Amino acid sequence: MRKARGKSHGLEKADGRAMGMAAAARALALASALSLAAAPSAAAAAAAGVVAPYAGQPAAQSARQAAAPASGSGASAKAAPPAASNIDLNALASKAGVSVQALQYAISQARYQQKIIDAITRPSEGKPWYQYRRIFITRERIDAGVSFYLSHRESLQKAFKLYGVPPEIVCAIIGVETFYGRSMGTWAVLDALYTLGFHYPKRAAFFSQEFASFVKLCLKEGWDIGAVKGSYAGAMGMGQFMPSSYLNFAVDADGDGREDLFKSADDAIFSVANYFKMHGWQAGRGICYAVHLDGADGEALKAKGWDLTAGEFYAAGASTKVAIPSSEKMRVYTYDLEDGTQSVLAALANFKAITRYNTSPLYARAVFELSEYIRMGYVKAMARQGVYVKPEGRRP
Ligand SMILES: [Ca+2]
Repeated sequence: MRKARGKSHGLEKADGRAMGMAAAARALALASALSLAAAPSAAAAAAAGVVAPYAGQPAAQSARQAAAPASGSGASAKAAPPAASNIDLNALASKAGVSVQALQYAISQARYQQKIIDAITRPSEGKPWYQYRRIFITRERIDAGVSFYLSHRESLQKAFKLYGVPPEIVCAIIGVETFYGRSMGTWAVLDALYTLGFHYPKRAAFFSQEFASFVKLCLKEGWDIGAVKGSYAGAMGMGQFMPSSYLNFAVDADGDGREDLFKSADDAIFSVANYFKMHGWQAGRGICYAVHLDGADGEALKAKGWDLTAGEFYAAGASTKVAIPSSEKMRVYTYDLEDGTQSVLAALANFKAITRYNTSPLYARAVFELSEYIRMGYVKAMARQGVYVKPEGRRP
C-alpha cells in the first residue's frame, strides 16, 4: 500500500528535517489560530504570520485577499488567479464550527493550482460506458479485489453484520476509488479545496464548505494541514472521503482511538459501510437488473427518474428476469455500448445509494459489476480452500 501522508509525521518525509519543522509549525499555527477564536482579526494575522507562507507563491497571498468578504481590499491582487469567488468567511466558519482565524490561516497556507481546475473540468465520467467500464473492470482490479476481500474477510464480515452492506460492495468501492489503497491521490488537499472552493464559482458553495470541514478535520486529528494528500477534488483515504464525510461517517473500527482512513483498512471498510447505511442502503436487497424493453418506450421510462414504480415499468411492457415488487421505486438507466446499441438497467434503492457516493450512473454500474466479479472470485478462492460459501440470496 502506498504510504499514507495524512498524519503530521513531518520527520518521515523524504525531504527531511526542514520540512518536518515547517510541518510542525503549521500544525501549531493552525491550532493557535483556533484558540484565538474570540480574538479580533489582528490576532489572526499574527497567528498566520507565525509561519511564512510557501516561498514564491504570490497566489497564496493575493488569494487570501480575494477570498475575504467583499469589503476587503482587492486593489493589490495583481497576481490573482482567475475570478475568485466572494465567500463569506464568517458564515462559512460558523456553519462548519471553526473560527474565522483558522480559515484565514488555512487560506494563507493554500496555493491556487490551475491544474486542479483543469482536472475537474475533464472527469472520466464524460466517457461513454464502454470506455469508462474498461478503466475499472479489469482482470487486475478484480484479482486485487479478491485478494483484498480474502485479507480483510473478518473485518468485511463484521461490517456486513453491523451495517448490512455486502463485503464485495465495500471492496468494489475501495477498488474503484483507490485500487484498494494503492493510489489515494497526490494532490495537497488544502490546495485542491482552496482552488475549487474559492476560484471555481460553479462549485464554490460546495467546495468552500468542504474547505472549512477540512480545517475542522485537521484540527480534530492534529494533522499538518499542508501535508494531507488526496484527489484533485480533495477526497481522502482508501475510500476517498470528502472532509465532511470524514467528519460525519468515519469509524474507528480497529479501536486505536483514531479514524484513520489512510492506513487502517479496518477503519476504511467500516467507514464505507457506515456511509452506505447512512445513505439509504437496504440490507439484503438487490442493486440493479438488466431490462428487456420489448417495445416499451425506454426514453419515456427514463424521463420519470426515480418517480417510476416497478408496476408502471411492467405496465409499459418492459421486463426483468427477476420480478421487482410493483410498489418498488426504481429508475431506468441506459448505457452506450461499443456497437452503437444501448444496454438498459432497472436500478433500485441500493443503486441510488451508490450514486450518493458518486453521482455518476457510470460509476454506480462500474461498482456493481466489479463487486459481482469480486464476489465470484471470492467464492472460487474459498472453494479452493475447501470452504463452500452460501449464495447470498438477495431479494429485488
Ligand atoms: Ca482506527
